[in-house]
Amino acid sequence: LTEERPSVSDMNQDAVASPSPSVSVFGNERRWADTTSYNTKKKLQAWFQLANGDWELGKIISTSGNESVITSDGKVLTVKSDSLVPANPDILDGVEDLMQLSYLNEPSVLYDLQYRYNQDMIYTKAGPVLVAINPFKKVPLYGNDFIEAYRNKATENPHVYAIADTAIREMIRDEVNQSIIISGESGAGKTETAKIAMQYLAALGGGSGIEYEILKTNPILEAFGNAKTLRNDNSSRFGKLIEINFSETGKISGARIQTYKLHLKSVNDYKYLRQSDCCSIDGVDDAVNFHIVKEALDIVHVSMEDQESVFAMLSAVLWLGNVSFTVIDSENHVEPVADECLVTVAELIGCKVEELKLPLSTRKMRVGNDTIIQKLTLSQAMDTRDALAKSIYACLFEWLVEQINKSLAVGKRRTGRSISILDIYGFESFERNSFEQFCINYANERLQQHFNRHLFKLEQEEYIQDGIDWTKVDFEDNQDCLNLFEKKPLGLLSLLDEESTFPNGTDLTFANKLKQHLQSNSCFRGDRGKAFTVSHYAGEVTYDTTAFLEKNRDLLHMDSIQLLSSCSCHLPQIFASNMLAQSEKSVVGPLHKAGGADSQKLSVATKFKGQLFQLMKRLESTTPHFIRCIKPNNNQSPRSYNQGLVLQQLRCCGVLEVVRISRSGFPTRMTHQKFARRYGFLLLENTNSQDPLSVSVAILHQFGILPEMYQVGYTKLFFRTGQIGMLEDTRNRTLHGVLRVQSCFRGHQA
Ligand code: AD9
Ligand code: MG
Repeated sequence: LTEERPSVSDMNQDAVASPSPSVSVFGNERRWADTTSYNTKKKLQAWFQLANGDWELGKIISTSGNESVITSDGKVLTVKSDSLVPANPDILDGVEDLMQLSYLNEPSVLYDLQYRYNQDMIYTKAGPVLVAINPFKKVPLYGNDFIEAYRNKATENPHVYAIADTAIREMIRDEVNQSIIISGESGAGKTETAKIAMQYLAALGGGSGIEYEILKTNPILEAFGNAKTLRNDNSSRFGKLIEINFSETGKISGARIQTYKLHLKSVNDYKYLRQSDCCSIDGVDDAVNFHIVKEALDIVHVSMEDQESVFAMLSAVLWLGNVSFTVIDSENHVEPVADECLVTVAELIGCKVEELKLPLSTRKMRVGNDTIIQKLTLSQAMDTRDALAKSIYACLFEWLVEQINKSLAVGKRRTGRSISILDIYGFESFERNSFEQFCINYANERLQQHFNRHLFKLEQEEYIQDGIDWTKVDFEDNQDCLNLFEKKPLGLLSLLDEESTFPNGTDLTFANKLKQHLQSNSCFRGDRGKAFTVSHYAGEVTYDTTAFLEKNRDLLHMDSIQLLSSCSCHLPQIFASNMLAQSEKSVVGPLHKAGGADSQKLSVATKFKGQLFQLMKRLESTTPHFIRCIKPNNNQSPRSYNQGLVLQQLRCCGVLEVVRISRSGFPTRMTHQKFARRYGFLLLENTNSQDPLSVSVAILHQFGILPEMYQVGYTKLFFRTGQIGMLEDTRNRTLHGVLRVQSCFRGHQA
């Protein structure tokens, strides 16, 4: 008898995923429930945690009570046995799919990713998801040779190209639209990944020339929509969905871009540029980039006049930021100073200085049937000025996207199919979390539901195909958390909108209202003072309600919109009519303070929810492919892998969750043949039949595996977590016993 060592590809096909009965699913528990049976086995490798939280590999020498002696890196240490986590055999080092790991725990996942990352293999699969670790340097993985290799299926290494390739093939085969959903935190590499996917689609679907136009949209959108932040030199300040249309023959026929600008950043990010104290970035040449943008604008057919107007609007926004005010009375009412700044803004947008002064210093209010004019205080005036600048910039960006879409438009009749690429912020959890994180995490909660449903569907298809009863499979659902946000009238969003409209509403009254109404939802917890905690799928996040109400109110007044509509330049006019169109749609919006002229403007959170629903509607009609980007360190530096940081992102982007979900049904599958071959020799009584199914069933009976722990399909056996581990243990013990007997026997003969 020879021990049959499973090869990696064996493991892959038959997914001997459940290692031992001591393993509990990780994710929420993140730990092993019981490791005794494991720890008693000497000389096995195990992970132990250092004081700084990092995991290190050790070898167990002995175990007594709850203490184990291990060696690691030449040192001998004593550690608590129940803190040890099993490590995988060396044969599984650097597997390309985390599902191939025999022991699926956090340190093993971290190690696998790091092992690959150190060799520039930045892509790894986690079941259906592609994990991409930002290399922060050029890696030799892209370009025509690689594209050809993936097109010809000459390589199976995980890659964005492989995802894009699958999307194209499935689009053609199933005649279903596809989407590639890319998420991750700021600086993790989403936008770069989206561009890499576009590159592949352009190469395979190119020919008509439109692919060059599509690729050129990137520099334009980045020039106007990105900014340097602390986390990323080239941070996207908008979410983006680009839909690439294909003809029946698989050639690109056009494209459409939808942006999700969230109005989340304060205008200071774009305006008072001098306040940022940063006018240059190493390795970035503004002049060269400006040239690239101008060229790209030409390619997507923005006329010279329009280009000039675009830069005039940019200039207006910057000048507006420098407009200052003087106090004119004892009540702190103000008027803008009629200096060079004000004059230039008026000239750039095409109005008289007096016309511009008015909305910057007063506000029309409707009281009953009368209209009164209220003077603005200094802080109100500054808010109004900033809101105007911010709106002009946002409208400019939207207008550019519209121009690009016109240029990329597919003919009026849409034929063929599409692949959409979504580049959107991932889940965020910081020390202090505010309204921005609240919105982002809500969106991610929705995307996670989409993801869960998709996984469930995939699983279900496999069960049905193999004729097993899938109604017994429970899947994790995050509906409770979504209800917490969306329920009317007592959900987070409704209560926020309600409180934002109350003249006396404050962040504290808002927090108290949440505590009063939402305690019954298990995903909610009221905290001390102005804080509350939500149990998201990716973990708990505590939100500080400070400035929630202010950020939720749209500060742009009707007076400002009216000013823009009366300007002589054509862009401000277009902007104003777009803004009006938006506020007309908002009949269900919250009432504003004192029922002003802009009483029906939508709150920021409600607009956000509306956009999110539209996005989900579009995604739901597609077959999704998921890419999760991971940032290995916070310094944007190559070759540095911070375990804690990576782990936190793996939890947040649901990679660990995927593994957990995949293991919550019947995660271990083995064909009848394989099962019979692997365990058949353990049968005490000879079965008369050689039929693999009969042999399999006999094994199941002999070992008393409970009926709810497995399902017999047409071709495969499906097991709950932990079941195969038990059989493997018995198999190994038997094999070792036999081997010992054999060697004894040989010894005697000699
Ligand atoms: V943000 O949420 O928009 O702030 P992203 O989009 O996740 O963020 P981005 O794609 O802009 O991050 O990547 C940040 C930087 O990482 C890039 O400017 C590159 O310098 C670097 N990067 C990311 N992916 C790759 C890659 N595949 N190869 C090389 C990369 N460098
Ligand atoms: Mg980005």
